[in-house]
Amino acid sequence: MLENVEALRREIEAEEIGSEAAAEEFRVKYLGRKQGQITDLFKQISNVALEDRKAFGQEVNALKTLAEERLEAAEAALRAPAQQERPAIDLTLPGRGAATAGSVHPITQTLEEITRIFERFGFSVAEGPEIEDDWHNFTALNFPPDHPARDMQDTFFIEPPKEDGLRGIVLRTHTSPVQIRVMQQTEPPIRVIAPGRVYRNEAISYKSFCLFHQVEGLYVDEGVTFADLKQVLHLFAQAFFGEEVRMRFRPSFFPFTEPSAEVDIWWHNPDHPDGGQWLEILGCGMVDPHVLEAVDIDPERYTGYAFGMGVERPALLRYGIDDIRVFYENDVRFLEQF
Ligand code: 2U9
Repeated sequence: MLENVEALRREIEAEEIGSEAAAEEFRVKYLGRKQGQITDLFKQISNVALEDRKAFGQEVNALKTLAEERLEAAEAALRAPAQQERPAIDLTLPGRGAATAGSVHPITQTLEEITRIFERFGFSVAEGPEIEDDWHNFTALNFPPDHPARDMQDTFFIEPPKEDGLRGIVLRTHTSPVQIRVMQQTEPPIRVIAPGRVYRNEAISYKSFCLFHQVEGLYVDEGVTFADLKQVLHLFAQAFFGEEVRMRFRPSFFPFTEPSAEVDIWWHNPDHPDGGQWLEILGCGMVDPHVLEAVDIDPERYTGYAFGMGVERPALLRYGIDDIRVFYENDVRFLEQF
């Protein structure tokens, strides 16, 4: 009997199972319930001498395991031919294109360029909170109690003002409160710029939005004059718009500077009847003595100049854009051009 088992083992080991049909044939031939040869061996166990039955049973069981393993391996190999035939990866092929990279927002690019120009002139950068109290945003800057900027129509209030109208919490309407904080903490000479985001409660249109960006500058020292202001702003305009830039100063009024001026540059435009036009780019002036007093700087000893500009206007000019709102929509088709 044991010789039969041994003969069957050699036969099973020699079987070639190269197709699904061959696998099925193998299964029926050895493991089939009705005529399978291993199944037959199990049935013959009653013919085996009692003392040999245990050893015989173990041999036939091992044979069954062998047959099952061969069948399983053959079927697995038959199931996976596609993987075996797949060509090796060609590592010399070029990539499928890099993942799309982000870009710096055009407003940030413009703001950073303006900032870099003033850093070259010796200004350092100061920052401050976007949520401000009335005192830093208005009172210290010499805004009278009834100034229209203090109105809900023009300013976003976080906390409404009390009866006297002087103590609300606001979204800063300019970056000037940053310089107020610097002056409170530092002795002159002070030479800082304050770039950042500001908020105004304006009707939204192609030319105005509820938030925008500013770069403001402040220089306080003994003997600072309006001539110093004109020079630094001319140097700035040359660096930003080009050596040949034409600029003019027009008298103006701001609560926090006296005297005050607005600055225009000549913008060449062949389509325009005059070949171009004056465009306002910034406001400026000598820091009002009341502002210096508010931060305990002696206006008899020190004078200062200040200027402020919006970032959106120069960015629109630079990139030839005619609607400010595209800067805030975050449309990737717009942004990926920068
Ligand atoms: C302190 C004292 C004075 C900053 C200044 C302007 C003039 C100005 C506008 C330009 C366009 C705001 O973005 S805009 O609408 N700014 O005209 N800003 S002087 O004067 C200061 C600032 C801080 C302590």
